[in-house]
Amino acid sequence: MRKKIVAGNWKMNLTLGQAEQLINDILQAGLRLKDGQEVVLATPFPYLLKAKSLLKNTPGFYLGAQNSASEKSGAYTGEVSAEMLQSVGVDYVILGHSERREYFQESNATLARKIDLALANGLKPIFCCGEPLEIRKAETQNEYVAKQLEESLFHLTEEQLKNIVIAYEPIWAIGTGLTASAAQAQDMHAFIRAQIAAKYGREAALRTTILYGGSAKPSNAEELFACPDVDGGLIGGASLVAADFIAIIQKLG
Ligand code: 3PY
Repeated sequence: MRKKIVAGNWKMNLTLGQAEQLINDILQAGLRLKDGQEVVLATPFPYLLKAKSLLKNTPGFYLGAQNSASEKSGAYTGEVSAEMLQSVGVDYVILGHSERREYFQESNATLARKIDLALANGLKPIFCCGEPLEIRKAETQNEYVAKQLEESLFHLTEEQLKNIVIAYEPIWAIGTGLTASAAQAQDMHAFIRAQIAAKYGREAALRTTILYGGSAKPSNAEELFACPDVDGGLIGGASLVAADFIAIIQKLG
């Protein structure tokens, strides 16, 4: 059985006090996660240690970062390495979010290096892929996403792939309020799984968790999570509101 995950991507939001309040509100809901269900909170870097102590090893709850460096260590002012994240107890790291690709020029090749370093330091990458609007309009989204997978992930061994979570985030649905329909999400998730099967075999494909991201919210999470190849969500804005995030987690079933 593959893992079902709801991961909150807080992006560059909240003060430390607000972050503490949000985590406490989420924990106080006393959610009982089923076997194989996980919740990840991907906080800004300065809040990771505090978040770690607030989560206090709550079963099923994991700590995430939103990025890590493509170099191991050294003179890279402002960067945060995978080893540093590991040393403060981070479990997951989001890599290749479209905002990183667009505003910080992260290429598929750079992301391949980040993935390798994250894995080498015991972190589980949540690798984001997805197409911009013009590619969707041209109906070439499958080729576009296949190239992202090929160039950033498909150099990994099957063993390494076990620690990868994939998040499909159509860029046209990020921060726009637009969401892919459940059918569009399912089509792409099935396509991604087929790509994995072609490269690593059916078993590897069936065990890979593939999340949907892009304006997922309480009102659409149930329909999205009901799709056979959608294994949960990477949640942006709605992860900043405790009631919304809790409602989305509950839609995991
Ligand atoms: C969104 O939902 O907007 C996201 O970018 C999630 O990562």
